[in-house]
Amino acid sequence: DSRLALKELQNRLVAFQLKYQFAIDQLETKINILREEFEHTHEYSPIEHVRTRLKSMDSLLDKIERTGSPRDLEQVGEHIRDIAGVRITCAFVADAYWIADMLTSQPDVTVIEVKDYIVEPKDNGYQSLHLIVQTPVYLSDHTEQVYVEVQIRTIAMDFWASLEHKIYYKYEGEIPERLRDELHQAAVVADHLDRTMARLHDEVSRLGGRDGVVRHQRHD
Ligand code: 0O2
Repeated sequence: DSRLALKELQNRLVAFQLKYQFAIDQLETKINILREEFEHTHEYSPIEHVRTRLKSMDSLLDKIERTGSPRDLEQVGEHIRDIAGVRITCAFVADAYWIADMLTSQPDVTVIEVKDYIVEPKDNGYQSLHLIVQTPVYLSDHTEQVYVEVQIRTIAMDFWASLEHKIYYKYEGEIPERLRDELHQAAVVADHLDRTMARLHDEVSRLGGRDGVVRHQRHD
């Protein structure tokens, strides 16, 4: 009977994880449609790449412990809203907001929370636009609204965040001050790069040409 109980628990856990995977798949499809449609009409895409992740059982258990979340599966789903994660990388800051608008204006994407770390970077310099959304997952006998954390950032922000993440784990959260200062400085440089690229892009787009692409006349 204890084996039966374990089997039952295993089934519930797999079903729990599956619904988050379905929500990820659904959002990923939405993003790919936006990307392909944009590429078709503009021969350029504001979406550079999309990465998804389902929180592993280990890091979910860590977070349950760290946050003092209730143990009940249903309540875990209410408390921990980044079990499903989608990260979108784009070229320019304006694209990040454009993608967020396109996604959240879809009728089956409900915005629960927005954290704009682009307008207000974290103390360590971290920048990114975070959305917690809910999307319906249509199962055989019922529909569930599932939370997904969507992170949208530029290539420069992503470059910075991946290195910072590695360093953070290497030092188990206690990054030495010198490294922290250098990381902060690097975040300022990344922000400067984003602004410069946006300005150059605007300038070239204003010059005209198809989709802002200036075709140079060759004189040789
Ligand atoms: P992983 O491995 O990427 O999943 P919390 O989710 O409780 O940690 P909060 O305030 O609810 O924090 O969410 P928040 O601030 O929106 O950030 C959650 C996620 O954003 C993190 O998930 C990271 O992916 C990313 N993030 C936030 N702050 C930083 C930062 O300073 N540096 C980097 N590199 N990433 C950051 P996880 O679960 O921590 O990590």
